[in-house]
Amino acid sequence: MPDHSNLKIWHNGELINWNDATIHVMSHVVHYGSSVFEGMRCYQTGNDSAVFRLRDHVQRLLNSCKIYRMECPYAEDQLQDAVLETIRFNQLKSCYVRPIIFRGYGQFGVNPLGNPLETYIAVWEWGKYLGMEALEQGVDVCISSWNRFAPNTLPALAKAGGNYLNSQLVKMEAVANRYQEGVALDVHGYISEGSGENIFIVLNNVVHTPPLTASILPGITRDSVITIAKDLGYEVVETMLPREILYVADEVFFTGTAAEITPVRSVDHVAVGRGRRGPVTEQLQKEFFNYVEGKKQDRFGWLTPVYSSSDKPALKGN
Ligand code: PPE
Repeated sequence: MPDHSNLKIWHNGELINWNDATIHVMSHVVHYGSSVFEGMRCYQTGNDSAVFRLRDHVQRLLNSCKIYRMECPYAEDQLQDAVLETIRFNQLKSCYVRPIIFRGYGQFGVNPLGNPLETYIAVWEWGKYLGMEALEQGVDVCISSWNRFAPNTLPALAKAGGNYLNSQLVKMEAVANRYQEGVALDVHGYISEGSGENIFIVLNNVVHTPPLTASILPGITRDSVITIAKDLGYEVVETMLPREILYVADEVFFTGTAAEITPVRSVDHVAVGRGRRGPVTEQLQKEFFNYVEGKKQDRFGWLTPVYSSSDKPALKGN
């Protein structure tokens, strides 16, 4: 990891040094994966910066808490303010934002209820998730031999730390076989999602994506792309998709906060379309970046300004 020691991390209402944000090895989360978290991005928008869909990310975080019976001590607007404060304090123009709430150090044993909740918000500059070239050239992926978890096992709607053990298996298998990413099927054999991305398929100019019932994380980028695609006049269908549609699709792409919109150029060594980014993907990418970077009017209310909305001094160096 690059040196982040100059950054401050928000912890239970205070800003602390990056290097002081440590926990005890006997914390509940270390043994049992009891955390919920978010990932959002702050983009530079002309003279200001803005967090993309801050409210929706905070709401998903609070939903994850609710599913796991975590009583978050902070209200929605307090968490939103905390995110903005952390970015401002660190004077970042663009960054990734990782709020995390977990069961800390208290009682030992599976029962989580005797452990205090700890809330942290870290911010740092995080570049392109699947490599520099990925956004233009696309990535090579495989279908994973690992399925996404079955309904009523690990709740897929929660963005919980423990869920990412499944993602790690998918990712490690893909990387071991020299793919950039793996796509998991659900337990019924339908397409679910990548280890850290939702997936879209373009076939005959219709945009398809698996529904929430396919054990996916309800991605906020996914929702944004559905909105943008419909706005551009595309038909968008949320439906169970068989594996082989990936081999005959005109275009395939991933969506996610970290991955943004990343084209998929091959699946299991079968070229997708012409084996490079397709025109619909390119159009959606362009439109997406226009919105997140504030180049297009914020018609959907997706941007929360970071600096101009505050009484704090404006960002230096802009
Ligand atoms: N599915 C999974 C499993 C997932 O982890 C993500 C985000 C998504 C879909 C897309 O969701 P959204 O970001 O709301 O559009 N993965 C986050 C973490 C990646 C990581 O390696 O850490 C992210 O993209 O921030």
